[in-house]
Amino acid sequence: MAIAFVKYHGLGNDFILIDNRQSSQPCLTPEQAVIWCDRHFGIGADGVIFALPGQADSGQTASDYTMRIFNSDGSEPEMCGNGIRCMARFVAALEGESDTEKAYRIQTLAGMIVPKLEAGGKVRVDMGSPRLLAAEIPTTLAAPNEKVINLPLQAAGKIWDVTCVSMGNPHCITFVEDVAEIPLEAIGPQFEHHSAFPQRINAEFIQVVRPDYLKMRVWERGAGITLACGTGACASLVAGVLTGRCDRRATVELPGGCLEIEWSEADQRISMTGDAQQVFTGVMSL
Ligand code: ZDP
Repeated sequence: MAIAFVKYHGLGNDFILIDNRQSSQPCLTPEQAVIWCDRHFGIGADGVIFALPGQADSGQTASDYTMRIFNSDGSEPEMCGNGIRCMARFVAALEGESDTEKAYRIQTLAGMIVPKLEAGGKVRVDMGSPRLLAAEIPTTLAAPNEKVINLPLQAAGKIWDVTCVSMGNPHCITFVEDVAEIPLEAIGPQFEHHSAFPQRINAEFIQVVRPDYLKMRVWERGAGITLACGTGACASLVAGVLTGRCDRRATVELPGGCLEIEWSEADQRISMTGDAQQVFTGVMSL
């Protein structure tokens, strides 16, 4: 059996996109996704994204599509910020959509997310509201109904001041003087698998260059070092606002490029704007 795919990236965070509109179950198993993502034995990607049918319903839950994603280790995250921008471009191409302002309602395990195409290849995404309670992250760093803001975490032989934010998926943010100096390869796994994070964690290290400009490096749960993380950039801006370090609107510079993030005071929702690019198409046999 052969399956067609399209390779996309959002700031170098790269994904294999599959047209899965004919079934409500992903056409690959997590084990197959691991092989497809392998950069030597497969296609190579940080994850596989399935464009599944939406829910035809006229109420709040009506959606155009459902997104499921497997990380390169086969685990399934609730959401993926860079991936959903790629997904918006992918489904627009599938539909032959020529409206450059088209918005899609996409059901994810983190709820309804709404990406909107913009001229010039960018996609603006309504990412919903961050969740901050320890039970919602989840983490044991504070009591279940308390927030984790600037609390100590012992990892890799050091005490770090961390702030935790859920964008549907879990993030632990640490502000540092110089992101270039963080030995991410060594400490990333110690954050990801720390006993304080029962669902593991995405770990972001942030340097505040100016209140409206953050530099970020990320160790992703289930994928390791990646060039960008959209949910992580949103979570980091929230952590910066909560700790009085940055504005509600800022540019986040990742190794793969920049995202514009804004946390609305009025409705507490976050908007993320950035690129999504098609790289190549292919057919893979199972
Ligand atoms: O939560 C997780 O397990 C992440 N690895 C999911 C992927 C997040 C992503 N990098 C993003 O842009 O939000 C794709």
